[in-house]
Amino acid sequence: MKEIDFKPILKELHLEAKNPGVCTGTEWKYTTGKFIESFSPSDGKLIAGVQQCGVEDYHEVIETAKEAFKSWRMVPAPKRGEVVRQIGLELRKYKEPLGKLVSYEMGKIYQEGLGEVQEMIDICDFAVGQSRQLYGFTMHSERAKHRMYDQYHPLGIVGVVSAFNFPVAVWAWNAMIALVAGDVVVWKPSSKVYLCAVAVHKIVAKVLKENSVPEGVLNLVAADSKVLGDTLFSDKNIPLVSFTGSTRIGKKVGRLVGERLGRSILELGGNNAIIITPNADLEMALRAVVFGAVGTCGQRCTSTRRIIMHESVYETFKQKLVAVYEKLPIGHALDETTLVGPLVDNWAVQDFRNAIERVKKEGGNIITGGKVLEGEDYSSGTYVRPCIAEVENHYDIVQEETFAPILYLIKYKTLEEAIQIHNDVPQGLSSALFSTNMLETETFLSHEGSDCGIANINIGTSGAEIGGAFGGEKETGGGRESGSDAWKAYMRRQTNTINFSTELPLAQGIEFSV
Ligand code: UN1
Repeated sequence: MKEIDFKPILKELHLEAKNPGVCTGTEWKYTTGKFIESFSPSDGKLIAGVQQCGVEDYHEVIETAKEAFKSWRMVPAPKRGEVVRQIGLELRKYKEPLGKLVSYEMGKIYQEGLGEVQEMIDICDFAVGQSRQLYGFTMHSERAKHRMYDQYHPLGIVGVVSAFNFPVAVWAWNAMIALVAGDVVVWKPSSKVYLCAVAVHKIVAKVLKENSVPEGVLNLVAADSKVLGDTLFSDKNIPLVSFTGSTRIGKKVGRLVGERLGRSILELGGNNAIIITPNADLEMALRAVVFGAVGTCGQRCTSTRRIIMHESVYETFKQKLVAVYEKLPIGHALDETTLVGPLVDNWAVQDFRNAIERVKKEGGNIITGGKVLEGEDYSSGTYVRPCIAEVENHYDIVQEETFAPILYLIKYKTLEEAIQIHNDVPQGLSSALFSTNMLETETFLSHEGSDCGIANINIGTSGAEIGGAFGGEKETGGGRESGSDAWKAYMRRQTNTINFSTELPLAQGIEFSV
């Protein structure tokens, strides 16, 4: 790929060489934190830098957010939805440059960068509708002339801590729902993709200003986790923390938030599998497996990591897969012919290398890929050839999530065995089964089927739509965000009983006269 000049894109996104990393909506702050530069994993070039947030700046932001909540919660929900609608319109205007920045700073291919911005737009549309549907139930009271119902109130500050692999969409899933719920948001993005976060805040600032949204409703704190992580998780001012990241860190987040009896939405690691039965359409399965396993260079929490194949289709499918893998176009994420971009950084490459070594040590058979690429086009040192390995499910390395394109092949004889293998990992995010046989598909979706938060039929494990609740079971953390009724976690639920009689009857028929 010829050299790209990224300056015009930065200009379009209103980014400078040095950008402030703290924002309370429309006001930006150069702060006391360390200045950090962001390099593209595609070509190793400097993109721009961000002045990070320090602890004192953080406390100031929290004070502003607390104040903002007092008025924002009283704005009617459909009016809050109107602000979100305008954010969606603004994002549409910036879909291409923002998609490019996501691609260039994080390393996912441009198509996926565009897809990520589309997820933001979609959740805006969803949230606008939701702003008129923050429904509670009504109940019939056991007492005469009494009425009962439940209602949802705004919760307060929502802390959104997002990961590098979805630099902008995860914020939107949380923030747009939180906004219509009447909450205010403090976003701490991953330090690997600060520029994306700054760009998003520049885009939304215009809408906030035009609608006179108070400072402190949407906040950005670009801070090093070592500086701010524990402070934020332990902060009693934040009733809800939504954290996306590794299971290792997620356990700590759960503990710190739990110790103060705060709430958390945890979106942690996955170890997602696709079962391919003798009744699968193998061509469809092939496309789903390849997208799931090498898309985003294997760095989605929904990435396909294990293929559990019936012995009768094993060899045929394996050969098809290897043939596709061996001609995968690997290269610069912004080159439109690329299907596999780089890994995010050299740490990720090291994790990939270590995992391959462990696969071999435990007795696995590498059948293709597994090498770090060298040469002029790969001089950033972040490109790898996606790997396929034949393994057994119980290997320690197979039980772990490696955030890289390594796909494990496992053979089965009966569907019962396939489901048993499928569920026999600590994580429980996403899962899929390919079959046109109704007995197989329904078994997979039944109580004795997949134990994951997401279970699909004839669709891969990744690329979920925003309309469903997103999240997983077991070590994936149990959180749900985005669509369906995930909004309820962002609100405070209240049961109300109203007596419109002239008596005071007690519930359960208790007599108590004074
Ligand atoms: C993630 O990897 O953290 O289902 C989220 C998907 C995307 C979201 C992934 N919609 O693959």
